[in-house]
Amino acid sequence: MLRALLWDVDGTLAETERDGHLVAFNQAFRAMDVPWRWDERRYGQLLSVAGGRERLLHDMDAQPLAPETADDRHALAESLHRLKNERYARIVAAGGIRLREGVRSLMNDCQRERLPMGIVTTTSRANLQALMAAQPEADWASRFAVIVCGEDAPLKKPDPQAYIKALQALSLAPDEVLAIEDSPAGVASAHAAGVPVVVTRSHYFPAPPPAGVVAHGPSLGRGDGWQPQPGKPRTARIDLEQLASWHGDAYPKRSDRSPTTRSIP
Ligand code: XBP
Ligand code: MG
Repeated sequence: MLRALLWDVDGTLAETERDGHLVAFNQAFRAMDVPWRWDERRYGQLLSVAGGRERLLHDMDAQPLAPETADDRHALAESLHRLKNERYARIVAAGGIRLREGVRSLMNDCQRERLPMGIVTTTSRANLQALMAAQPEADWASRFAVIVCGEDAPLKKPDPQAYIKALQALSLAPDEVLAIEDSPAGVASAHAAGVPVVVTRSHYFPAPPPAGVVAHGPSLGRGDGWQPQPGKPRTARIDLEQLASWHGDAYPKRSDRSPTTRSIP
């Protein structure tokens, strides 16, 4: 039985990578006179590394003009990351990032049905707070029973740490929850914790997801293009009833087995 919905942030709640983080990284490079920039293609490659600071350090391995010593690289990555997050907050506060279609409606479904929700992200807490503060609802943060950010789970996705922490906080077994993710690293993280996943493909992750996901499609705001097909033909969006049905199909019986030892079908 579905007892909680766990939301990824970047790429799932909103196209924050394309419209926020990438723009803010380049603003930080410029402001600190760093002699390189990231274009869309390069950033897409770098998204295989979770964590903005980790991404900066990884990229410096390929930048001929990066500082020579490890200490200097770490110091530069730290400063750039701090400035990037400040710039990101400004972009979000200025209304530069909208929630993806279908996200708010599905959250409203959960509230109406009293299904707890959680946030499980590798992004920094400040970035999540900026995104929440930009929502019209005054109490956005209080909608979530648990929030796990990058600072809470230093072993970032694809490591399962963030999902394991969320499950512990909710006192739920992995197959009692459903994660909504967009990236292969996010799917791997959830699966490694035993958590089933629904994938909404995003700007940077448009390809079909790895095997074993409960369902995948282009957007929660559309009923077409999903695998498996929604139960209600021509449904306008993916609602909570549909998610619960997919979850129930993938996990029909719960009582006669140990959820922690079950592998993802
Ligand atoms: C996405 C990430 C983050 C963001 C940038 O996390 O990997 O690193 O790109 O945020 P998710 P930070 O999809 O799990 O939300 O700079 O704060 O790391
Ligand atoms: Mg994501």
